[in-house]
Amino acid sequence: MIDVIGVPFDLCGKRLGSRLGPAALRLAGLIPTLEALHVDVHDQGDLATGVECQNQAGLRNFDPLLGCVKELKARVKTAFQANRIPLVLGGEHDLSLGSVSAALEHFDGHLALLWIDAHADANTPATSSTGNLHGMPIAALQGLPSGLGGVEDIQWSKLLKEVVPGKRLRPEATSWYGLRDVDPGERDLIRRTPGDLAISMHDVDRHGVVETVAWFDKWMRNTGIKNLWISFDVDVLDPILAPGTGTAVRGGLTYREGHMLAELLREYLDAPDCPYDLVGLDLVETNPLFDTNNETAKMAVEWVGSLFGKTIMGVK
Ligand SMILES: [Mn+2]
Repeated sequence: MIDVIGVPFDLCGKRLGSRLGPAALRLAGLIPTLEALHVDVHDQGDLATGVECQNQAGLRNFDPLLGCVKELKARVKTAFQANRIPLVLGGEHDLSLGSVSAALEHFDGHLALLWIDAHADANTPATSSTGNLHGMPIAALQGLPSGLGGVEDIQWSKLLKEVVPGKRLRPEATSWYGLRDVDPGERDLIRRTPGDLAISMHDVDRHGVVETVAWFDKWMRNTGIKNLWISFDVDVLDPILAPGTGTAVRGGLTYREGHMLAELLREYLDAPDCPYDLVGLDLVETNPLFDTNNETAKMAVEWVGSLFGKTIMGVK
């Protein structure tokens, strides 16, 4: 039931190296881990990604990003048409522009997003301090204006027109988990949207994983939306256990908290009265260049195993 799609794209972030993420995740045993859970998994290989632009005006490496997310969007739609769950391996978090856009289009806008990440990734070109597109996917998926003029605005409009479907990600269908590095513009966006759900590490410290995942389940039920996309950035995990990422931030989820999150999401999804389904998953920002013995990819693979039903006492 799962189609694995690798996207070795890393030209729009802070550091190069996450192009090696799909290989690292496979070498950490992603496919056998899923097969051991009796998941029917097809590895569709990696997308061909573009080459770095030397003199791109405006948003850095915009052209290769646009080509990459358009191609990914087509591949994710093919998976949906075959009634399969796409599991997208990054690469950077900007690739969610392609995967989540495909889901929005396929489900005609009836989609909720759970963004598990240290970062909100909701900057517009105007609010971003770096201009790196990997920090902007949520803003684009929600169809926010660029806030700038000139080349950046032309590129941003092109991205919205050519990738993000007319039925955009609804702000009140957007949720975050594990936030701890949020820019001022992102804070403003989260604050001015009463219906969204932003669970920070402060909330996790204060209320624990059990209660905060219950908040998510309640919020998800209240949206009335039946289709859930989960986008997992490995930097939500504490860099002590998962150093292999380009934008590590201290104070993340511990090993047990990370697994508890996945196990509880699986429990809620498997509940007989659960009104929503998991329709797809991104697994992004694994960067083996900063890793130790591929520990981050191994942790990410174990996390996916927990999400798909692995428990300490065995497969249910
Ligand atoms: Mn992140």
